[in-house]
Amino acid sequence: MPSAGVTLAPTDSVVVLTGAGVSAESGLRTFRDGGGLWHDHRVEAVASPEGFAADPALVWRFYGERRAEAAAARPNPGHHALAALAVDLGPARFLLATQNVDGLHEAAGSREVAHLHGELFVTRCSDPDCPAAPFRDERSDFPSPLPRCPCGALLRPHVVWFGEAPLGFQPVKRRVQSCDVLVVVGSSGTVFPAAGLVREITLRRQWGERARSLYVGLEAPANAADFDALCLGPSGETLPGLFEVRR
Ligand code: BV8
Repeated sequence: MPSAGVTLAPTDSVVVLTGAGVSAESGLRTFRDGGGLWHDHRVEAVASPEGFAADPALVWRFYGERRAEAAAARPNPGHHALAALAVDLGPARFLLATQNVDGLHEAAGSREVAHLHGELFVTRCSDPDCPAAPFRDERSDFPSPLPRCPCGALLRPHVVWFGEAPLGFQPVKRRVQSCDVLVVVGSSGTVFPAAGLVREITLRRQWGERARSLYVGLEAPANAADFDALCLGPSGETLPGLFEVRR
């Protein structure tokens, strides 16, 4: 599998999908690497609706800790490189979708980020029928009693747990189905449906389209076989020089 940079023709459109690896050099833990979040926490206990129902205090401790860590983190050169590419290409030719909830893409200047798995610093009512809107929330400490919505239901983090539908997935999938280049950065390729997006490019190539895909990350992901090329290395080092935008 060749390793490659990305030369963009003047009309090429790009979709970038990021995972936890893009924030690793900002000091935030990934999920499945050594020492990752899933090594210290049972996924079903802290990232599922059933876990929240069983022990909402545990879930708020988990997300409160992550809010404190993310609040102290700063974007790295990888985040900044993607924000710069967005300005270079413009919204018609560039979409950034992320599985991350840490807010570091926005901190680097990215706008219009598609948060497939929600946002850490946003809280919402846990009652799906409640009309109250999700709201910005910097709190990282959750003593008893846990916060409640005026409707009486518990508040919850505005993140997508296992078994819940990702947010805004179809519009992102449609952009992947029409883009020229899909670049996935720092994701182990194990969580669906996000991990399946690269297969849209594979299918288009099988139908004779010229779309192409690139994985950028520390090591080959579980879905490496679906990518046209791999660019292995820390994304904070590889992203800044990766894209050549032809005029
Ligand atoms: C859904 C919450 C349906 C927010 C997360 C069996 C088979 C297939 C699928 C399933 C199955 N059983 C169940 C499913 C579905 C399930 C799933 O995929 N499970 C997997 C584990 C088998 N998916 C779901 O439940 C999804 N929902 O399917 O809904 C539906 C549809 C319609 C209507 C109703 C229902 C929901 C998935 C979202 C779950 N929420 N997190 C939070 O707490 O953050 S998942 C969690 O994993 C995060 O969101 C994270 O972003 C995501 C993916 O992880 P990665 O980002 O890839 O991170 P990871 O640690 O795994 O990898 C890091 C990578 O970085 C590594 O490869 C490493 O090499 C690299 N790296 C490290 N350092 C660097 C680096 N790269 C570059 N530079 C570095 N310096």
